[in-house]
Amino acid sequence: MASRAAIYQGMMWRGRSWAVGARSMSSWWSNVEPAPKDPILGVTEAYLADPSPDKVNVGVGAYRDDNGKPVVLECVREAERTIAGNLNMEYLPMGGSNKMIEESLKLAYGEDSEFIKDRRIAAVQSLSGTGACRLFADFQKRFLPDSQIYIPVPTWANHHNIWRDARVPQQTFHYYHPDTRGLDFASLMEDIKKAPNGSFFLLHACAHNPTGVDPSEEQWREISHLFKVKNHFPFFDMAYQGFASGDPERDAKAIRIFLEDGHLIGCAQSYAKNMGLYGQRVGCLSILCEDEMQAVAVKSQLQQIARPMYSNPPVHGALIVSIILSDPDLKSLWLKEVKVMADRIIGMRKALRENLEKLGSPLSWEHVTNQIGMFCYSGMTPEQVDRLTNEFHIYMTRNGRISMAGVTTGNVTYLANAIHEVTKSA
Ligand code: PLA
Repeated sequence: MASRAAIYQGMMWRGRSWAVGARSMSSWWSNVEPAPKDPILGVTEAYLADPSPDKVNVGVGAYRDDNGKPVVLECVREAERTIAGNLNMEYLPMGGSNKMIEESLKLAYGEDSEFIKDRRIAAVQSLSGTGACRLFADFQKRFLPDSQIYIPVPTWANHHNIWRDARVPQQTFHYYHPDTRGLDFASLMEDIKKAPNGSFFLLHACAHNPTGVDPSEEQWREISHLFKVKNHFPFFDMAYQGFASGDPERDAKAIRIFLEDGHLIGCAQSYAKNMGLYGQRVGCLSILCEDEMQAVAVKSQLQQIARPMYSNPPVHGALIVSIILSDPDLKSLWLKEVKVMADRIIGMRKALRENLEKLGSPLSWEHVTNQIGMFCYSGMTPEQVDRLTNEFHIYMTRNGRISMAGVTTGNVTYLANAIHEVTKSA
């Protein structure tokens, strides 16, 4: 039998923790290693920690005006004034704001969509685009536990985390060709063909992240046709509606093509970028069903997934969105403001390319202006990106993606010079 002294010894304060028997309280989490830094949001952290006055952040896709300042849209300020005059902090229903959902569906499926009229779409408000993808992934796992998801190469890094955490096995399909810096359409079609009938595919509805390469309308039609033959399920992540062409209606074209062809689709929408509501976390997940009864059932299950995770979504951003989209004047102001953002980015693409060409770069920078949306997939190697960061205080993801939304008249020359410096001998 252990002596009193020995027992007491075992309970003594050892270092910084009370130890009882073999396990000290500090051992509960002793197996926890620090998580690797997020490849995108980790860039912002590093940028913020850099004291250099020259530093440039072209990492995360967050829109800046030409002075490098974050933007609150005028239509959002207007909506805020309405909200301030009528404050309401009540809970939303589990599925979120019905008004916000209704307006979101019109944006994605079309103002006069028969599917909206026939109430065939199950939709819930989500924690922005990320939350919409995650809810869908959880729903997929719950009701089709043996299914997989096909994800393009490359894609937004978080897609892999989302379906991994939902425990849905992932497959990949070809998308981008590094040599042409464009779409690898032949391999993409081949992969769609090779996938077992009835597979889930993740598609970027527009402004593909990180490549800035979208299929043409004709290619979307061919993809949709092949999906029909193969009976695949298209899940559209639409995080940049309006940022590809400057017009949200045009940017929904891929979705509309699939709808015309009679597909049942899923769709994740986000207002982070196109309304500048990043931190408000407002978005929508929708699933087009066979009929209204199915839609009611699917929606109730989506709500049941949300309930134990966060109960119901936040109210403020949903109010902003529904006020803007349901008021014709505010909506047209919003459309103008989206176009201004998209056009500024297009202008910066031109400026970046011109600057690189003026410097006599031996490389082709045509893709800078060919690619669309928020990002330029530059083709720079991780080592070249490291040099940009270490020598020039330019922060971007190591896959060579430049957030064009962070490029301004003030920093474009500096950026071009630095890029030229690290790429000229390649
Ligand atoms: N889907 C895609 C394709 C995205 O690029 C992003 C955001 C989201 C969904 C999610 O956005 P949300 O949850 O804020 O609505 N991508 C950013 C930010 C802009 C990020 O990584 O979180 C990016 O820099 O890639």
